[in-house]
Amino acid sequence: MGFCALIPAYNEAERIERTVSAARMVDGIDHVVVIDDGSEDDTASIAMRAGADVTSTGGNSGKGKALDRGLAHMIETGIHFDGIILLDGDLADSASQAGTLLEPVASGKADMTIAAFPRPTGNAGFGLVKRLAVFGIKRYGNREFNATAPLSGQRALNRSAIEACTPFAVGYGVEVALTVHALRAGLTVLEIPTTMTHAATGRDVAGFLHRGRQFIHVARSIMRLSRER
Ligand SMILES: Nc1nc2c(ncn2[C@@H]2O[C@H](COP(=O)(O)OP(=O)(O)O)[C@@H](O)[C@H]2O)c(=O)[nH]1
Ligand SMILES: [Mg+2]
Repeated sequence: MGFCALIPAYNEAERIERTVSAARMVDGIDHVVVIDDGSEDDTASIAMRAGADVTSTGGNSGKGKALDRGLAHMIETGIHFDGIILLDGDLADSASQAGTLLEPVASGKADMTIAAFPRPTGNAGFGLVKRLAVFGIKRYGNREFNATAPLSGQRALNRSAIEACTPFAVGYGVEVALTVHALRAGLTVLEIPTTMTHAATGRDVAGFLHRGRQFIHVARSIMRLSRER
């Protein structure tokens, strides 16, 4: 099975090169697309130099819309794919673990896999956004599904999952909606433990603002999911 990696990136100049290089080395990933979402730094040119196929949203439209653009780009340019793998731009070398997400999808054990990260050490957030996401998944997806990584953006999807989950939800609401749509479609969703790392935000002003925005996006996404039923 051949996968195409979609990497949404906004101001990831520091890490995008290592993320792209690591993803390109993974067995099963045939193509790497970076969607530059109006970055003010050199994200796009660095990603291109690292060997990614770079497309752009032409402004800042958020993670979900960027993923839609990525998928549209794959179709427009005739990239062959049996599945996609979504990776954040800030994984750096740890993107090399993407292979562990592909295997269960390629072998038919799962329709969607989600990378669980190790428990954060030090001052991460307070887990509020995560709890909201877990609630939304249980309430509108499947009560039996115990999400430990509901906000993880690292996911492999086969064609059935792509069909059930697109267009992607807006902004940071995208992950919760991915899980809920897959579960509602009766698909198999599997979390895979990894030791991936990213540029996590802490308990500073930037961190609070980031999680505040994330909270609003996740809440909106859950409200939309509640109306879809
Ligand atoms: N397309 C797009 N991607 C974004 C935006 N903000 C963040 N991202 C990307 O989404 C991924 C996750 O964002 P990040 O800020 O690391 O959030 P967190 O890891 O969920 O706390 C990274 O690859 C970012 O580059 C945005 O406005 N647009
Ligand atoms: Mg991150």
